[in-house]
Amino acid sequence: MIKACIFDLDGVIVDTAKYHFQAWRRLAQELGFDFTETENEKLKGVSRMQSLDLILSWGGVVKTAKEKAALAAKKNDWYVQLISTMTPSEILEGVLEFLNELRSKRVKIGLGSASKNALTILEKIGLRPYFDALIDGNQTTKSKPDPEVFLLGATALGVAPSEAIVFEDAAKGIEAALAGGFWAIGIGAQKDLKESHAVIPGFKNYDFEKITALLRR
Ligand code: B16
Ligand code: MG
Repeated sequence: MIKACIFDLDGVIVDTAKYHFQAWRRLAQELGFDFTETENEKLKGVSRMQSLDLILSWGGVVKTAKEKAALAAKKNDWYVQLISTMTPSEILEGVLEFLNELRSKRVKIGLGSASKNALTILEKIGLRPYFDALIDGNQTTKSKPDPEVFLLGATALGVAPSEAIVFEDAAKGIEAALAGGFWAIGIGAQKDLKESHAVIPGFKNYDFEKITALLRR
């Protein structure tokens, strides 16, 4: 019996990866190197400071902790500027219909995101009122693949992990959901999210019945 659904944000509800990419790329270019969209894929679901460490390693750049904090803040300022113009038109296809269906069926709705900007984004796209619990990078101390973000979500929603589905676009997020004892549905391509209980390309053409049926297979 599924009593709750917990959603990752970036890559599941909206595509903010393109804004992260623009801002990180600007930072890398300022430091004298560049990185590709393929490398950017490795940053999905990864925290801000871990992302910075990865990017600096790609450029072969070494910085002190203080310098890194300043670089991350600079990137975040640019990112915040980019997301400030987001509108509900950026909600990924099928998401709104699915959230409305969950509400009508009294299935609880939670957010489990690594982003410290999650609340701003939800407000910009008008989805804040749908969420019964919001867990983001401001409440967690451990990054995915640690299950902390989803476990805090389940506790806030008052459900057991086995009663909840986690929707994730990143392999690390799926790993986190499984480690926490949740049902894990990958959003994207099967080849990238093999460990999931099921993978769907997105919410378009998928309703609650169809998704829970995938778990019974
Ligand atoms: P911020 P998610 C993640 O969001 C992004 O996928 C990842 O690329 C980003 O570095 C991370 O949030 C932290 O974001 O810098 O805004 O705190 O997929 O967990 O919703
Ligand atoms: Mg994500």
